[in-house]
Amino acid sequence: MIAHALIVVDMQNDFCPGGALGVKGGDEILPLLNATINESEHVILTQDWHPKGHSSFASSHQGKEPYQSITMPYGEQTLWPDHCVQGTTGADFHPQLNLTRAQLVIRKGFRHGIDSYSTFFENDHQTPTGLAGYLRERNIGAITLAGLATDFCVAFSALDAVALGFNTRVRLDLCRGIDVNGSLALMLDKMRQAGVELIA
Ligand code: VGL
Ligand code: ZN
Repeated sequence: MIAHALIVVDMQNDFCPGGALGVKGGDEILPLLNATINESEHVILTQDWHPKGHSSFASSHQGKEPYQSITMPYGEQTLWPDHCVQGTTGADFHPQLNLTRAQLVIRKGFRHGIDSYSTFFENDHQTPTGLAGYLRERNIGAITLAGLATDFCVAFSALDAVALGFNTRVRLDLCRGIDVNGSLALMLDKMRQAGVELIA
């Protein structure tokens, strides 16, 4: 029997309204998300977890503003307000998120010089987080993604998951997006084309 996991992406204070990189309506999804967590066979959480002065922060680059982009050795990188700094309240999970059933927390973005949108690979698309090995070893062949943000960490995770051969679904009703420069429409399109099952 192929097992199934719900992966809850970055449901952290900084991505919710009032946070450093608040996603509009990010906290609205909590009641239905918690109910879905309770019904899921396996539950995995991801946590954006940056050191102070991380290279994805606009404040780390002279003359740059949040939402501009720069070229890093591994490719294009959007710059963000300082967010999810290790050990801060902003990096904590939302206080209403049901953590009890979580079996694993994957932290990402903890290396100073490289960001990690996907929960499978860092932004060089090569350095693994270990999640694929964990899922395979536990015979988890199908995943459902929910959380924040639709067009960054959720979408990049979904694209890597299908490429790795996992049966991949995104619960759009349990996600909210950032939408910088058309990123939401673009990433929805990429996911559709890659064979991610999008559930409205
Ligand atoms: C995210 C931007 C920067 C996300 C994380 O969780 O989608 N977005 N870091
Ligand atoms: Zn981040």
